[in-house]
Amino acid sequence: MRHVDAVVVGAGFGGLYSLYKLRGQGLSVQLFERGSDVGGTWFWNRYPGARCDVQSVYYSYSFDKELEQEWEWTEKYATQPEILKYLSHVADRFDLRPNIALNSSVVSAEYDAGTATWTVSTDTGDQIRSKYLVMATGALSAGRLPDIEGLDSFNGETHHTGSWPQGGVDFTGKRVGVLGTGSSGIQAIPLIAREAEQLTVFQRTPSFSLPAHNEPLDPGLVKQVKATYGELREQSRQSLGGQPLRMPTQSALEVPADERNRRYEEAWQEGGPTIQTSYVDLMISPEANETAAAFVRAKIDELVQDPATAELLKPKEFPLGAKRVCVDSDYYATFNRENVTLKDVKGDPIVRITPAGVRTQNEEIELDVLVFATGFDALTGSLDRIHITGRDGATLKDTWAAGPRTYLGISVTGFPNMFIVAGPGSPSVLTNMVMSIEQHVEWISDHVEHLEASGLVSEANPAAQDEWVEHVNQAAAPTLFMKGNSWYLGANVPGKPRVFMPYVGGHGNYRAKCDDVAAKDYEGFDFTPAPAVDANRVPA
Ligand code: NA7
Repeated sequence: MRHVDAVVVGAGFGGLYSLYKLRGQGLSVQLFERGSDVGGTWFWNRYPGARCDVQSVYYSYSFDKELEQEWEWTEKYATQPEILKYLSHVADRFDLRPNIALNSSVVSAEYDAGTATWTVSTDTGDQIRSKYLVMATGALSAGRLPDIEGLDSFNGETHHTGSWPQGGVDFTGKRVGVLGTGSSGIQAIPLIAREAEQLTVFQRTPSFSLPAHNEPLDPGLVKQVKATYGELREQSRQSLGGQPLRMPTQSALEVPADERNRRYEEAWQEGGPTIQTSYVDLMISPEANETAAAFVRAKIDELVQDPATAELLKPKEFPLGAKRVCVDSDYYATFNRENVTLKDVKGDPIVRITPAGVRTQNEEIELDVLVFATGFDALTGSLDRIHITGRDGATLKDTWAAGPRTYLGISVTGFPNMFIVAGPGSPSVLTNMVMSIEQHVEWISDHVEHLEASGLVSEANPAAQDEWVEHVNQAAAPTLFMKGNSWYLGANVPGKPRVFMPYVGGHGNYRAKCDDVAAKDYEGFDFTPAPAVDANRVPA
């Protein structure tokens, strides 16, 4: 069996940077990637309209000043093909590909306490032993198909947005159904509508969606950003969301309604998700939140011609932001098209998928293509599907049966020398993911350096882990994040424990906490001496 110092799982933003850092500190590293190329989320989610909702100049690595200067983003919010191209460029520029095995799904990782090593197995029959295991498997990587009867009986094409065919899908002249109106559905629907002969959107719960107002990047702005990248990145590192955005200090309830609506209008015109950061209490006070929610509902009335359709598109069951706010290009206006129908499947539930299409209680809708924009088993799904066995033989999946428990979102008691990038219990999906990933990878790399220098194996101390989990729960409890049946809470997966998984405390505060843990000799970790180095180890 081959031996390396570290196995990294996943070749998205997290995995690529983990490989770069760990290899750079002299370790031998093997990265396994399930896809046929690098890119992670951005490799799989190539549905029409897939785009980032963090501005491209910030949704990029900050670790290499030359990369930062040389890469040219073309649009305010980068498209999936451009982000994929960027990640491919990163893999080539830093010569990462020799350490990456593509088309290789890790199926199991087993810890052996005697040798303090992980044995990692892939579906290609590869087996490798390593001291460190870095799980960069992604927060939104395990796609979910709905539990609807007859799914396999459909005679037409079916596609999930999270595993879209590389050659694309031709909707020309076809009767298309899109099931799901979260971020993926909302991005795909306007583009599918332009191609398809007839589009039926099956909506169970409407989302709040804000316009991207995407545009080509102004060269003057890019020049200015590049000249001040150092400062902007530093601001991002200290910020709540990992981006250099202005942070409010005022309550929405402190200001008169016309002033408040002016602020919301400015944010709406600016585009992107900034309405959410207009006032300090939007995720704390239901009354404050309702002012923003009402503003968006009024916009839906303005944008959608048919009043009954507008009414159906208005979210009323949860506060704005409790489920991830979507960012769209022409979503609401798409329902003014002759060839687009909104089907409310809460009012008229889907009974089954038939060979011809979708049968609801009241009718059968015939389709040629069915698109599932039905989301992911978020944050834990990509880890659960790997059989990860820790120190005492328990699997991670069983250990997390009542919900994920981590120390800092990075380490898990019972799973020594295993590190999760942007895992549950860290800010991850509530922030600019690239910034959060960089912070995690740099922290993990420093921690590994410490283990290498001291000859120790590390593991989260159970009491420290309990305390962190308690803190994560307490931070979320008073917020309106608890008021939506979101994937943050695992509520979209039947039977998944309802636990608020990301840490709401903010990127900057969290970074300070992680730095403090490191400064205090990795407070909250238990250390044991590592057995002597195996002579068969592949040298770095
Ligand atoms: P989401 O946000 O989880 O949205 C999934 C959508 O699919 C949502 O509208 C669901 O309705 C709908 N859905 C799921 N199952 C069903 C069934 N059985 N019947 C009808 N409708 C269903 O996933 P996305 O891929 O859009 O976005 C995930 C994240 O990726 C996004 O937040 C960004 O961060 C990137 P429901 O709300 O459950 O009623």
